[in-house]
Amino acid sequence: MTTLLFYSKSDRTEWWREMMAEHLPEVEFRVWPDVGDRAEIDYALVWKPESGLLASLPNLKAILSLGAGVDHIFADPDLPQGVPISRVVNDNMALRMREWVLLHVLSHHRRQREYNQLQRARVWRDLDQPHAGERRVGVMGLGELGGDAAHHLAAIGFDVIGWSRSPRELDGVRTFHGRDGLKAFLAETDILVSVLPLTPQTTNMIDADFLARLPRGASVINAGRGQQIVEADLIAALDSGHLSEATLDVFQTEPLPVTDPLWIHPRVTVTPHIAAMTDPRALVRQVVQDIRSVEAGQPVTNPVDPARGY
Ligand code: NDP
Ligand code: OXD
Repeated sequence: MTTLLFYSKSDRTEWWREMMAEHLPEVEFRVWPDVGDRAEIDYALVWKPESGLLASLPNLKAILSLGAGVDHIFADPDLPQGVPISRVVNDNMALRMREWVLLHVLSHHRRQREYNQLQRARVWRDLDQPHAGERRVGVMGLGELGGDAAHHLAAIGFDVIGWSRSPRELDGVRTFHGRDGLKAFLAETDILVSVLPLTPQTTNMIDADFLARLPRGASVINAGRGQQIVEADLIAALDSGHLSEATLDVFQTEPLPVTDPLWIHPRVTVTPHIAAMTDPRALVRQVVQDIRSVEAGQPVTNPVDPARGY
């Protein structure tokens, strides 16, 4: 019998058990820590698996990520080599990320945080407002999620540019790539949106030097991973007035500790890593497809290249 091990701290375990029984009755569903005989596990469906767990499953055929990001899997120093990894790619997730990005870009663009403050002070005042075509939005990461968000930002009239590792072409979006393209990209960005995966190259990349390259008054929106931002440098750039505001969905430490200054910073908006939550109803179809595909000797649906790390 084919066996899948589920590892996640989420409260959706029973839901997954029922859905798997409905869609893949031929697969036995085991939930960590009740692993049973480790040699019997064929698939692992995981979010932040504990280090060494995957290496302890000698007959693993594929690792299925419960998220689009796979840094939580590559963080395992004992990750077994050669086992295919599949990650979440679907329209449902792209739509959710698009909603979150548009919401916060529009909020920065229309100065909503300042209007909220004026409301609290009962002050009736209008603030200078360029139109979208006069606002340059720079999107870092032009893959499944960033590419979609950039496309829709351009569709509502923003002047959109994008940055990726390798050259990318997107209708209505001017693109830059690689370290060589970064300076020019940042110099032309008023609202920076990051939807980058976490890799050794992107870890702590948004630091004081990086932020200093943005025009004065620029703002930052991050839905990639918290470990990409040196948070002390971000706060210093906000306090000095170089940055006007920041909206952060992801943090160096999650959940964000109650004592963290980001919670109460007047120019920071915090959301609790919800920009694009995995919808299990959409993911279950991909899990079914992945398992059927591998059982038929075919590759997983959305394979991750371990050499790139995303
Ligand atoms: P993709 O793999 O489809 O796209 C990644 C993009 O980032 C690509 O354009 C890639 O470049 C670019 N990139 C990667 N490394 C670099 C680098 N060193 N320099 C410049 N560009 C780089 O990923 P997705 O769009 O599906 O997801 C992106 C990330 O979003 C996830 O890894 C995860 O961290 C985050 N995420 C956050 C969520 C949330 O709720 N906050 C929800 C889901 C995902 P290239 O085009 O050349 O490959
Ligand atoms: C993901 C996430 O990677 O939710 O899917 O962050």
